[in-house]
Amino acid sequence: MAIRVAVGQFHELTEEKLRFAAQIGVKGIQMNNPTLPGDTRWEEADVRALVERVEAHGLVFEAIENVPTHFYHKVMLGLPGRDEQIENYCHTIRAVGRAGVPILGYHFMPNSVWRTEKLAPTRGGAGATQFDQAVVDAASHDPDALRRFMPTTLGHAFSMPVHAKGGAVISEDEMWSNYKYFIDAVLPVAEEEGVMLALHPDDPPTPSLGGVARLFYRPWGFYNAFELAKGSKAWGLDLCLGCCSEMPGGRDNVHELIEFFAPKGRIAYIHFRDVQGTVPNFTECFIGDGNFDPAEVMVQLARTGFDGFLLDDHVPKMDGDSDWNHRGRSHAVGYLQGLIRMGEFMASAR
Ligand SMILES: [Mn+2]
Repeated sequence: MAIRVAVGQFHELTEEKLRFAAQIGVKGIQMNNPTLPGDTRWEEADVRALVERVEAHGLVFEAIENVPTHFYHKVMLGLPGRDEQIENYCHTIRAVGRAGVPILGYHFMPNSVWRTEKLAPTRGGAGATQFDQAVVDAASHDPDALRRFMPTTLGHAFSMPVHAKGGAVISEDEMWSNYKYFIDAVLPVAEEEGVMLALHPDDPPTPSLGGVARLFYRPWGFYNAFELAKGSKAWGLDLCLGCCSEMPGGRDNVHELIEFFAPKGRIAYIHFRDVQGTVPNFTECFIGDGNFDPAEVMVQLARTGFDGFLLDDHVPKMDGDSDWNHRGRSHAVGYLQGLIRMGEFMASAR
């Protein structure tokens, strides 16, 4: 399939979202952590109901991104009970695949995404999220203060490991061994079901947060994970250009990772967003205002054979915007559609 845009990053499939997709001219729907029955796993019939609703609107269900973190936090942290969680994760993979969803996105961040500001000013006074390691370091003696940098939706289902400075630490080696244990168990099931498990980078891409090491904070992490997957067709990336751009090196990581993984067919889909600055301090921004040139990236994606979908991921909150940032998302989607159309035109004019 050709490069295309989807809308998503919502938990509830509403009539309004489906109509928004149709009106903005997008065929594909993605959902992040859809609200479904089940405290430990999902069932095929529940996922199928979502797919059928999307298809009834003439749209395509492209992917599900993320199960609830408490479905596999013991797996990520290497805690007792991880085998039971893995068994349930495999059940969910089967449910997703048999319901007709070809991609299940995941991350390997038990501490999830951290931001030190939610509405830092960006272009024209729009609000963007920001991460500043200095702010985290200044609070590093106080686990409760650190928790404020984590999403408010997390932490209810289990006790999140947040260690103050000098507290217990989960090392990168331990996290790699937990990751290997996970993919060794789930990739064969995903392969059987024709589901690609799409790995999202760490956000923010720092070596450790709250005493828990991270793995996917530099390009090397992806190359290592690719090796560990031993050629499994079910291993792929949800390549978040925003996170790659947040890594030291900025835009170079974006181009390097696309160049390596796109020709191998390992990029399931793209989070097409950008930031200004890199760790230890960055702020999200509108597409075109950030570290990389969106046109250069789009040309590279087409040249390297990427054929998945693009998603705006997160966008700045404009004046009068909704919780889901309809205005900010409309800008991003339209920008991407324009780049794609120009690419098609240039290819046919050649
Ligand atoms: Mn992302």
